[in-house]
Amino acid sequence: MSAERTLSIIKPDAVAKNVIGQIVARFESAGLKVIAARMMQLSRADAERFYAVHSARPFFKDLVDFMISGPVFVQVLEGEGAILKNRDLMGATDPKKAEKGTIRADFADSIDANAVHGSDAPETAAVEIGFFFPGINVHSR
Ligand code: IDP
Repeated sequence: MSAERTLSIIKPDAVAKNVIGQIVARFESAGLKVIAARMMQLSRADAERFYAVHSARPFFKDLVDFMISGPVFVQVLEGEGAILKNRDLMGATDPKKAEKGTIRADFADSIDANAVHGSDAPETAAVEIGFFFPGINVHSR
């Protein structure tokens, strides 16, 4: 498997809990490298655009409200099979269903406030990296 890049967001609940470092340490321990990062407050328009794929879902407004409720920590992670590796580290969307030892099992409170976002496929990773880091290559070299 070749080196890959993926987008990770540490969501407002985890930032508020002061566990950015603990979450990043899990990425690093799994062999993923942080190659870009920014702390930012999303605007409503940013959050609606980022989650546009979910705009018809009943939870869309709650999701957007939550994502703009405080600062987020956005990173590009690079490594072998980074997209899947990050999804494995994150655990299931609903922390109650997430495997023990995953980020969501350990740090998330609910399906709404679930600590992290991670790209789910190469196509979405490319779009999401471009969304937050327009200056960097979406693919590793
Ligand atoms: P993912 O973050 O695990 O990839 P997605 O299905 O892409 O999950 O959903 C995006 C985000 O929308 C989730 O992380 C979660 O915060 C929120 N979400 C998904 N499904 C529900 C739901 O049924 N109720 C409330 N929020 C949800």
